[in-house]
Amino acid sequence: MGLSDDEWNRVLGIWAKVEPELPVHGQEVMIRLFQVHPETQERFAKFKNLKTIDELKSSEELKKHGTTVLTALGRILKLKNNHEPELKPLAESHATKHKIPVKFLEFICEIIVKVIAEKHPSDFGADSQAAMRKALELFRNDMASKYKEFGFQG
Ligand code: 6CQ
Repeated sequence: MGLSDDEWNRVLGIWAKVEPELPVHGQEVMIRLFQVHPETQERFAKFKNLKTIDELKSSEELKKHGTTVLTALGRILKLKNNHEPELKPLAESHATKHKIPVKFLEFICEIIVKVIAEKHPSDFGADSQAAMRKALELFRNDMASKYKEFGFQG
């Protein structure tokens, strides 16, 4: 099911607060993802050898990747579900090149919600969190169906 205008306003409203500090949010998302789901770290040739939190925190490359992932996600959210042209190349690379299971997409989406909630406690209440979860679910579902088109069961 799609999102109402109010729900999209909530999603894009909080995103406008995330955007000025995208690298900080992105770095936190990646470190948390690797800590909570270590199998995800193995997928990044550049980062799999970083063992400690200090090593992860001091990697400029990791910060750049964090910015990349959230920039791409922000672009998709702003399209409010008319995201097919933006999503297709992403689904293709993650299906055929990086081979990232849908389960890992679920992991990162949940962590994104948690990191935003921690960093913006007064601007990201229950209704906004629910709206964001819904938007991320649409994104994931469409990624999953595109995965199948590219022959990856995910
Ligand atoms: C991704 C994910 C994170 C950080 C950066 C990218 C957390 O070094 C390289 O070349 C990296 C190749 C690459 C890999 C291994 C890559 C490229 N991703 C992964 C792995 Fe993705 N990614 C995810 C998104 C879900 C919200 C979005 C928007 C996105 C964007 N990616 C993973 C991964 C492994 C556990 C997950 C869960 C994941 C999710 N990712 C890459 C992008 C973009 C824009 C790019 C570069 C272009 C491309 O398509 O290759």
